[in-house]
Amino acid sequence: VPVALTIAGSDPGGGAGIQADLKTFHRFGVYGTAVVTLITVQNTVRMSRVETLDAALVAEQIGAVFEDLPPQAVKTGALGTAAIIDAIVDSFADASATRRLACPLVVDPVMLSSHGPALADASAAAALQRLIGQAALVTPNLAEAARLAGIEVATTQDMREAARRIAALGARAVLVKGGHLSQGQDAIDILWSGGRFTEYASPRILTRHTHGTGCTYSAAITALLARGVAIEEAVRRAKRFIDAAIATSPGLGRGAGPLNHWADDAGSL
Ligand code: PXL
Repeated sequence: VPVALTIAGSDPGGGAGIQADLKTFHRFGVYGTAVVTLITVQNTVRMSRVETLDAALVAEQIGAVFEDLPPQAVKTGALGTAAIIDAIVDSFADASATRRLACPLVVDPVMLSSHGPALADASAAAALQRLIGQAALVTPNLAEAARLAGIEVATTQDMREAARRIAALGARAVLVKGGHLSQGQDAIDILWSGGRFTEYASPRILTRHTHGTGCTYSAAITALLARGVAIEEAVRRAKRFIDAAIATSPGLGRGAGPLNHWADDAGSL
C-alpha cells in the first residue's frame, strides 16, 4: 500500500487541513499519515484562533513517521512559523542523507485563510522559499502566487510568469490555481513542469461550499504521485476529482461548507 504524509494544520470542522488531506489520501487508496503543525479553532462560519506547535515537536513527529512508515509522497499545508518550516527543511535534509526519504514533496504554500487569522507569520513567507527549493511541486492560488513571485497575478499570462518565477526558487514544477480568476467562465489552472506549460480548464461551479478546496486538490495530487502517476496526469485526475467534490458538496454548516471528499469520479481514482 502506498503511504503519503501530510504536514499541516488541524481544522476541527474537518473540511481543510490534515483532516481534508487524510480523507483525500484514503479516497485515492493511499495510507495517510499526518504530522500536526498548528491547531485552528474554526467551523464553516468563523476562525477564531490559531495555535502553532513547538518546532521541535513537529520535527519529532516527522522523525517518528520517517523511521517506521516511510512515505512515497509528502505534502505540506499550513506551517505557521519560520521555525517550523526550518525544522521541516532540516528533517528532509537528514532523511535524504540517510536515504530514508527520496520521494516527491508537494508544497501547498498556505499563507492566508479566506477568513480569520493568518496561517503563517511574516518570517514564514521567507522560510517558505527554502522549502520550495526542495519541492517537486508547489501549488499556489492566485494570491499566493503573487506573493511568492512578487508580481500581480490577475490573468493567465500573469499565472505563467508567476509559475516560471516560483520555479526559479528551485521547485521542479509549479501549479498556479486560477479558481479565483475573474476573467472568463472557467476555472483555469496552469502547470509548469519539464520546461512546458499545461493548461487545465473546467467550468466554474457557483457555490459557497469551497472550504478546503486547495488542501483537497493538492492532497489528491500527492496521493496520485504516491501511487506513481506522472505529474501532468496526476493534476488532470486531481482536477476531475476536485470538480466532482465541489459539485456534490454535502451542504454542511451554516457558512462556507466542506467538499465531498468521497466524491466518486471513476476517471480520477
Ligand atoms: O485552505 C487553507 C487552510 C489550510 N489549513 C488549515 C486551514 C485552512 C483554511 O481554513 O484551516 C488548517
